[in-house]
Amino acid sequence: MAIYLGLDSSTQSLSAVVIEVSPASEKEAANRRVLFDLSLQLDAELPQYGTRNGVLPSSDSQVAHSSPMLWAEALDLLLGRLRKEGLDLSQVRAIAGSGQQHGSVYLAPKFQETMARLNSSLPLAEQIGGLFTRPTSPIWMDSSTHEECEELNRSLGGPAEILELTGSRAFERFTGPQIRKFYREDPQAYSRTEKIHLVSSFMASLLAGRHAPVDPGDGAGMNLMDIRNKEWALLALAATAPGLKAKLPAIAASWTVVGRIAPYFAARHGFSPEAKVVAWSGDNPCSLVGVGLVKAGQIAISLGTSDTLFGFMPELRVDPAGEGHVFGAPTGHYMSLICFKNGSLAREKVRDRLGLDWPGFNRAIESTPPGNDGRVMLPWFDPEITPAVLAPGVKFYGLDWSAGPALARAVLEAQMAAMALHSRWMGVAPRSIYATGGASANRVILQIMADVHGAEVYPFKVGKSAALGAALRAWHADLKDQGRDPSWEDIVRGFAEPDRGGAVRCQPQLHEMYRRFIELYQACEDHALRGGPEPGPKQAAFRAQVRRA
Ligand code: ADP
Ligand code: XUL
Repeated sequence: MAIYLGLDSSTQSLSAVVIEVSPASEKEAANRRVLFDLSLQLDAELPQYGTRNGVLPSSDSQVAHSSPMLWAEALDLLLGRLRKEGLDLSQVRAIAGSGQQHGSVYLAPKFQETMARLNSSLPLAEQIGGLFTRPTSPIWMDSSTHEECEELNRSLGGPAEILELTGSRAFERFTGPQIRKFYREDPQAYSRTEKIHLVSSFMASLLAGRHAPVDPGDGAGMNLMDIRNKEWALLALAATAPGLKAKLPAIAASWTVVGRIAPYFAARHGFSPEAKVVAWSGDNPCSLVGVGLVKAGQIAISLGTSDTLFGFMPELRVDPAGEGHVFGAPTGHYMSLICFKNGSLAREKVRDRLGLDWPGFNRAIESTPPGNDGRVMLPWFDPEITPAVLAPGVKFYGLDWSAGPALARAVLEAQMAAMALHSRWMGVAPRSIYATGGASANRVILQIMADVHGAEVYPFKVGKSAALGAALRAWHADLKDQGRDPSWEDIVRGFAEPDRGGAVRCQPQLHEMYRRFIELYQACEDHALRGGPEPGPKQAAFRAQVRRA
């Protein structure tokens, strides 16, 4: 049997999923199982970095940074823990990973020399401190680069041109605008930087002890990659910062074997020196594989720190409204995605405000009527990505902070209505939805998802879909490296299977009501963002319709 390790360096945690497969028989679903899964919460396990939900404190609500040293230390800690828990790391044939998307790491020269000289009896974090030209990393929650996005619009001909070129219009959290901001604010540190990595390619570089490539899944989240030929878009690079091409890693297929594991990790954690390090990808592209979306017609919703809705896309199609993204899929195709920043943390804020735990939060939802009597909350605690809201602030229509249990329902109904509304460009009216991420364990949330979207919702037994997807990618890359050409259907079979017994069915009469609720939600968004009419009359009409039904 062969063992593959998938890691997921996400906003709040570092997770591992280990799979065991019979090496010669990728077509047989029988000889395969998840051997192990483990998570390490960053705030709790590495409190010395002072992060809150994985983010460094900032007085500016638009700035969100984390620490690359924290991610590196977490890697060392998690590998040590896997070994302590009894996993024989010498049996691991290949490792791949998943990283929170868009975040960037700025490395000084001599990275490779430093990695080659590490002392395996000392912790990694003690030895790599001098390697960063920017001590903190902007992450996907940062929205402080509006000015840089505007500049890119001006240099590259406008949002539609950037969308056509890179698969997304310029977004504040995307790596290109973030690099431009760094160059403008600290040109000297920028010029001292030898390589700029994504979180994914940084973690792969640590493991391999050499600069790893960026894959087209994560590369598409930079506003720097030509989405059609999956190469650096030179015009976008030139508009971003001088000399950028030399500072970026190569772009390479998601199944690229970067090299053998660095001697430091082999000696310190007991890996075989032959263990292969496979290119890492973004967490959403990895989740696509981890929920088995390797062909068209199905969508998944991930309820993690961010909420995302994504689907496999055989042919490239961009969102004309510029709200959605097209990324590379780790299969070599494309994926569509929309992302919401006010996901789990917004739900937690409402739950905490009500002084409840999750079961109490669920009881609060169940004590209120579906549709909430037309009361709508726009839960923009933090600046929002979809729709674009740079100045945060929760908005209320027909309720306020004293509304008690109705607040719990309001946050969920708004989140699900926003997903249904803003995913229309994808052109998929799903009969079923695969649900993943931390909050997919909550069946009350899944019921609202099913009713709003009018679809059956399937959770997964392995909720860590990004880490599982990474482990499956490691296996796939190892087979490719041996000259085989496994089909993705064969790779995911038996692993990335929805829990059919745990399906949550849509209640058709409620779906009818939610179709009208989505219109009401849209009217509230229009009022809040685009100067649309006050939605009071629409709320009254909604209430009257619900009463009649
Ligand atoms: P990420 O990988 O983005 O760091 P996860 O997918 O692990 O995040 O999800 C973490 C989130 O899951 C937590 O912030 C928490 O709010 C949410 N969560 C966990 N259990 C529940 C539950 N029973 N109900 C609702 N949300 C939950
Ligand atoms: C996707 C995005 C988030 C992060 C979270 O575009 O910004 O989903 O990948 O880790």
